[in-house]
Amino acid sequence: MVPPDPTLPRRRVASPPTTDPQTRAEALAVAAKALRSAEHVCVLTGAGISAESGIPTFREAQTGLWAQYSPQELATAAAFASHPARVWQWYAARRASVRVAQPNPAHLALATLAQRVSHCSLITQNVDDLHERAGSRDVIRLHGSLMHARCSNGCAGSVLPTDEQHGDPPPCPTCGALMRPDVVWFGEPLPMGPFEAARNAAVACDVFLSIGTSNLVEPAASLPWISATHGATVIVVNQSMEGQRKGPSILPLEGPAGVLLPRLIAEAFAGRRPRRQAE
Ligand code: BJW
Ligand code: ZN
Repeated sequence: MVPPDPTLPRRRVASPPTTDPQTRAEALAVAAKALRSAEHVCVLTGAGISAESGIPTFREAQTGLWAQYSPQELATAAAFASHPARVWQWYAARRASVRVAQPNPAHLALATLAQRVSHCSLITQNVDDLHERAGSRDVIRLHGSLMHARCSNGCAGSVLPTDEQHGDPPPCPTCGALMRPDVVWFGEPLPMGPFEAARNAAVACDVFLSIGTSNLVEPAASLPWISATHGATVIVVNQSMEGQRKGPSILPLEGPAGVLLPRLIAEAFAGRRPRRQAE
């Protein structure tokens, strides 16, 4: 049997629509109430949360020099093996644009959320560092980091990648193999510790917030549904609900995360003092 192509989305199974269509204000009020009474909130973010900081989403068409490639073609071990310089330079260009970007109100709202609830787990699929720069701590990174490189041969050698957008990847200082971005490509396993932490949080939380993700890439895409099957309310914040799963325990909030998240958190915790100050 031919193995399925891991870069191609699986066909979605249609699920029933949510019961009553709600206005955005009503949906915000319901979501705010759920957050206010939650003991443990689990948040999963995707590329959409950084879009308002000027970082293109993963499945958006690329511009400029990179317009001829699709990210799905570049984010693979096979692409790195056949065109290491091209893949390295793409990551260097993305790293440079992240360095000049700033966290937006959505990142800042999540840092505030962690100070308002008893327990908040923040899981990200993003490889930028905007959550940390917004003040979030203990971010669970499922797909690695743009700001680090590792040895493509798997040894412990490390270099700090620069934003130099020409030339080949540097050699590993320990074994001489090429260094590669410290990210998780299609077909590669997620780091075990962070994935287990994410799964445990999804099982334990009472509210799951899914923000700015197309929810196409497994295993991250399963986390909200793991939560829903364990009884959590799942709040989905996305610019567009097209292609997002629907169901009785799913509360859609359609619109830009940078607008909706600050409103949601303000409405949920109006008058409640921070449980602890940011360090
Ligand atoms: C806004 C907004 C605004 C815009 N406000 N919203 C079937 C068969 C075989 C394999 C598979 C299979 N099903 C699944 C797989 C495996 C595969 C997979 O899921 N493929 C799918 C595409 C089908 N998964 C894997 O291969 C994973 N590994 C794995 O399964 O390992 C198994 C294994 C075990 C043991 C040994 C060996 C293997 C690995 C997945 C790694 C994903 N890596 C990437 C690249 C990271 C590095 C990089 O960035 O370059 O991660 S792919 C890419 O997708 C990136 C992202 O983190 C991830 C998710 O994308 P995201 O964040 O959802 O972005 P977009 O662009 O898709 O969506 C943006 C959203 O924002 C949209 O919804 C917009 O509407 C919204 N938005 N502006 C709010 N202002
Ligand atoms: Zn090495």
